[in-house]
Amino acid sequence: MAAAAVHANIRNLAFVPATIQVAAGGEVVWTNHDAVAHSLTAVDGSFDSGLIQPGATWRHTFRRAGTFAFHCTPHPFMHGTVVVR
Ligand SMILES: [Cu+2]
Repeated sequence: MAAAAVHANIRNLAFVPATIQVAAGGEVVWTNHDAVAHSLTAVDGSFDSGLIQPGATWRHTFRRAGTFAFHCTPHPFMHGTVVVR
């Protein structure tokens, strides 16, 4: 049975929380609460959500252990990290 997804938010031009921890094989779901579109774009290119529209969600399963920094392409000052264990 798969573990429950970890839920995170995008709010006020920030990823909340900025650092997410998930077990390898686990899924994270981000919800965009802002009125503008955002993305989660991995610095190492391992994932890219594309634009997440206002009110929409994006989910991703992290299969490989490691620390993955990401930013928002339209707002490069928005940073976050996923730590996969
Ligand atoms: Cu953004």
